[in-house]
Amino acid sequence: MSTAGKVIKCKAAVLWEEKKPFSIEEVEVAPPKAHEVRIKMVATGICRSDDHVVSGSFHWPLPVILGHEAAGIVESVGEGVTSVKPGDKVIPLFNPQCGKCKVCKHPEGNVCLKSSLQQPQGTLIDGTSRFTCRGKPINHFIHTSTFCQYTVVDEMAVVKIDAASPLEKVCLIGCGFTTGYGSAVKVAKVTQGSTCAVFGLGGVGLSVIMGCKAAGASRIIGVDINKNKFAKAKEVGATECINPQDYNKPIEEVLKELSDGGVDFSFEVIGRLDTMLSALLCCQNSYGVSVIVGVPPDSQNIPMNPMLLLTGRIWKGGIFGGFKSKDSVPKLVADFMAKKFSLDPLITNVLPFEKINEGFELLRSGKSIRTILTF
Ligand code: PAD
Ligand code: ZN
Ligand code: ZN
Repeated sequence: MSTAGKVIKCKAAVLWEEKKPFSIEEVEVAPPKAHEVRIKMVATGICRSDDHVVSGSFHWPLPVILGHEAAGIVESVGEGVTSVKPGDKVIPLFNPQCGKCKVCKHPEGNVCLKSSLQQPQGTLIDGTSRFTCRGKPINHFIHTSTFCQYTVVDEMAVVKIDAASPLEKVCLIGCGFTTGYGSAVKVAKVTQGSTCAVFGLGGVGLSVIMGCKAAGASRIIGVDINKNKFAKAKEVGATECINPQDYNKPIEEVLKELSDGGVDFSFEVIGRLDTMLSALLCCQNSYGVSVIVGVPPDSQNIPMNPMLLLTGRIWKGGIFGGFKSKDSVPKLVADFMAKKFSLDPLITNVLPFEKINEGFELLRSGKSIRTILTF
């Protein structure tokens, strides 16, 4: 029996309060309105950005259904939707592409003006929520809210992918892989034969390493305080790994010594102000490029000596690896299907959706790279 046009009752992981576990609840998911799409979730990854909301370092209106790195199947569509239809395999886009705004029209722009990343908005773009739990509306999260058996997204925040793709793997193209890989190949534009330093060897940092390797870097130095992350980093392309806690001088000094004065490209993939500065400091004056990938704590600033930039370093950042999401996600899925890269090294754990709290504990304790929750 078709569920189109009807409210669907299903399970969701609701975050009622910061610093508390998720609560598996029965929620009501309203049908999609015009230009909206309802998706049956198949798999979702757990990304550190979700945990930033739980820990309170990234404030979001609560209660909320988090989750943004996922893949699923279209259940039904609202009026006027043309780019997807029921039955299509899709990836929700936390960094949407409306295609009409100034940024979307710019050849290099990828943070659409309709994105809620800069201005947290717990609704769809019409200003209302499709989720209700215990009679209360529940907030959406960055256009996606994938910790739910069904979600509703705006058409600008979903894209059709190859019908043959394995959703429990390509869900990582919805965030972690694409962010890291694009930060290397598109934001930094890593060059052949270069030396790179990657701070933070989680799912996103490992994807940065894959991008550096694909771009032909000859040295890729991984930096992490958890040495258990080193083996995997080497497996995906790091040529050496260092732990800042093994040295009695600042890590930027160690990296400068290792690289004859400074690396060509550095990446901060943790989300800390001190390591963002170290990453800038370790890159070569005159031409070194440092890229911020980690999400910093809300409303905090870095004191920085402008001489660092005056002498020619380039300091950049990027959301979703600089990629325009609707244009790039189907192409990256096609590249995955053509075996141009593997996602297997990133997937360390697979759990049923109901075990979401266990999945977050694995991330917090440094024991997982990516946990995939399956529905
Ligand atoms: P993760 O927690 O799996 O990896 C972070 C790694 O950093 C871990 O291996 C830690 O051991 C390591 N680490 C922690 N503190 C330090 C330190 N002081 N020095 C060295 N290493 C340290 O996270 P992730 O890979 O899922 O995400 C990494 C960051 O990227 C995080 O801030 C997340 O919010 C951000 C992100 N940004 C985007 C974007 O579009 N820019 C997208 C997705 C994730
Ligand atoms: Zn993410
Ligand atoms: Zn736009």
